[in-house]
Parts: sequence; structure tokens; C-alpha cells
Amino acid sequence: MTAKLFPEVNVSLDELRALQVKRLRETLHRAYDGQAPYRAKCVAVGVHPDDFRSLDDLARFPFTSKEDLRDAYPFGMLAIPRERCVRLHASSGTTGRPTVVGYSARDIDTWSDLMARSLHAGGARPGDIIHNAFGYGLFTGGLGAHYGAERLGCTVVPMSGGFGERQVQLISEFGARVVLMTPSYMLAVADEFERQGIDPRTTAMRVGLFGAEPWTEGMRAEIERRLGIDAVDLYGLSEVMGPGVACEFVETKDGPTIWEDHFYPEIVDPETGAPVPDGAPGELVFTTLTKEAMPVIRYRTRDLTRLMPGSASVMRRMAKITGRSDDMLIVRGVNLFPSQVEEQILRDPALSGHYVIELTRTGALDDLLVRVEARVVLDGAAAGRSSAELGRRLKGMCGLSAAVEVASPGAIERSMGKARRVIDRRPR
Ligand code: DLL
Repeated sequence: MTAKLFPEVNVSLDELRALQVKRLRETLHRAYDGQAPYRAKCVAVGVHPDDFRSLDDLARFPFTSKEDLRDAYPFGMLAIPRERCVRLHASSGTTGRPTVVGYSARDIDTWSDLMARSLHAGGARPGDIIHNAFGYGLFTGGLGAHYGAERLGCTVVPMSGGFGERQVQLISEFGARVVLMTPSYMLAVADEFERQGIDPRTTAMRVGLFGAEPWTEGMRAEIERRLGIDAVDLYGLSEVMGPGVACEFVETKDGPTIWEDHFYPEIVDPETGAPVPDGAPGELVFTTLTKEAMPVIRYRTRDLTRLMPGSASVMRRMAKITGRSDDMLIVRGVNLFPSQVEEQILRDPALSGHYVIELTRTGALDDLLVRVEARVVLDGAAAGRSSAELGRRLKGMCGLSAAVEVASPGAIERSMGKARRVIDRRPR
């Protein structure tokens, strides 16, 4: 279906690899000629874009890290004059300087196309009303999805985050067929539907594209059950473009297809940086193939996943992200990702997807507390059972003893965008 409107998705594997080699060569030259910090890195290890002849040669080129982009703040990584940038976005950066990303007019055009392709793969169709609750502003979610929805020929409602009541009102009354937001916020909106006594199944809403934060298959099942929609995984990151780097097909929901004609993926060992073969887990690395204003070569995303063969296209898919290397908690020496906790929580039908992990320390020992909301108000005995059961499952999964607090519905703070899953109060 998507291939009809977006024939690029239909390329043969040979065509795709040849296109990637051609575009990689161009991009390496663009970065080397236009981005002094990247050129310096190449010079330091003695590689030149002319050394690139086949895909295997890419591994000889240096990585780009988030720190490299920060060091070049604000405009040091632009490969074109700043005057030719039609837009800037910036990632929040919890500490210190944000990372700035610039776009040429052609970059915005490419992004719109890829976001339109993603929306179509995810189940949106020209003429649909799309309710866009990704945040508008420096964050790439709102505007990125917006331009794609317009490009696809949809009617876009630029709702942005917040205002739970209005979200429900506009989704219902305007008749949105497609909604876009973070998965955690979708659950908050589901609560609001319930509060207003509106059954989401009676609205026109059929599909949601969710992303900007890690979410598990359990969360997908929870969203689909509560809202009666297809929940599709949309992936992207600002340093590489924004939303629409990869997206699932609604027909298969088997992991986001990476739009490999524009982004070349690799998986590397997060410790050593050595490339690992397809199928093996590791850190996702991207090289942009068509970006003009700010190409990135071998950008370390810190997202942990693996590459899988294509299903709807020859382009490869990525498995659900299990976490970010910098999200990994080390609790009493045990490595733990919030997604592992989420998976265990959502195995209990009495528990919701609203949760937070709190870490404290008594003496030398870390204490792990999982606070999770019940779906409905539970009596003390039922809450105790759920809490004991989750504690047992967590212990079985990672060997850690966790205190579990089953809170009543609404007790855990909602976020309109990326959920904050961890509160780490341990002394540094
Ligand atoms: O979150 C772009 C985006 C907006 C993607 C809307 C999808 C939808 P950043 O703020 O730069 O950009 O954050 C990028 O968010 O490296 C991942 O860690 C995480 N992330 C994004 N999409 C997914 C997803 C946007 N589908 C960072 N699953 C990425 C898991 C995701 N994690």
C-alpha cells in the first residue's frame, strides 16, 4: 500500500546498496569539507573520504557523539552557511548546553516526505484528521510530524501536549482518525477519556503513532486494549533529523522499518565501538545520507536494539529499543533498564503503565522502590497481592529485591511528553 504512494520503499536490495554507497560518498565529502570538527577527527586517524569505496569502509571513519555536537555549540557543526538554514531545533539536554540542529529548505522537504511516508506506513491516509499532541517548539516531535501530515494530505490539528480535557474533546469532536503523542501520554489521555465517561471506541480514532521514548510490547497491548486502536511505533532523534527516521507498518507491527535510503544504520558494541553483525544486540549508529545543513557521520544514538531483515520492504527493521545505554541503572551492581520493570508491571492486569522507579541509598546499599498505579482503586488485600507478586517477578528477573508500592489511580505525576521513569536520589 505504502509503496504505491512512496515507490522508493520498493527498491531492490542491489539498488538500495548502490544508492547508499553513492550517498555515503557524497555525505562523507560534505562533512569533511564543511564541518571542521569532523574533518579534524578524520585527519587525526588518517582517513579521507576518498578512502570510502564500499559499505565496509564506513567502519574506518570516526564516530560522532552527542559531546561532539555540544562542543560545536551553537553552529559549529553546520555544513552550510547559517543564513541558508531555514530552521533550528534543539534537544533539551538535561544538563548544560542543548544540541542544536539546523535544516536547509531541502532538509525540511526531505523530512516532510519521510514523515509522510512514516505516517502512511503507520496507517494514516490522505484526507484523515490527524491529532498531533507531540510538543511544538524546539522539540522536533510537533513540527516534524506536522509537516509530514500536511505533506500526506491530511488535516492536521496542531494540539501540542498538555490540556488533557481538551485532548479528549478535540479527538472526539473533530473526529481524528489518527493520533500522535508519546505512549505514556496516550495512557494519561486514556484516563481522561474514562474520567469524562467517553468510550474511545465510539470515536473515529483508529490508529496512534507513538514514540520519543522507549515503550514495551506490554505497553502496546495496554494502549490497544484501552483505546481500541492500532498502536504503531514511530522512531527518530533530533541529531539525525527528528521523528520519521524509522516507522512500523500498521499491517505488521513488527518493528520500525528504517528508511535506509536516507539513513545508514549500524549496530556497534557500546563498550568497544566495534561493529556487530545484523541480529546481534548493541548500540544503534546512524549516518545521514541526504542531509544538507548538518550531516552526521556514524552518530552514536546510545539506543540499544538490533537490526532485523526487512519485512514490508528490503529496508531493515530495528527491534523495539530496550533502553538507552545512559538510561541503564546500576542497582547494587545489577544492570537494570526501566523497560524491564515496565514489562513485569504490565503482566499484572491490575496494574497500569503509570510507574516510576525511585532509587535511594541507606549506608552502602542501594534501595529500589517501584511505585506503580493500580488501574482501579484496589482494597488493601488486592494491592498487597499485586505488590508482592510484582516484587517476586522482579526478583526472579534480575535478582534484586525491590519495594513495590501500589498507588491509587492518578497518584503518579503525568508528563505531557517524554515520561520521567527514574528518580535517582542516591548521593553521587
Ligand atoms: O524524540 C524525536 C521523535 C519525536 C521521535 C516524536 C518519535 C516521535 P529526541 O528528543 O532527540 O527526538 O529524542 C530522541 O528518543 O534517541 C530514543 O532514545 C528516544 N526515542 C525516540 N523514538 C523512540 C521510539 C525525538 N519509538 C531519543 N522508541 C532517541 C524508543 C525512542 N525510544
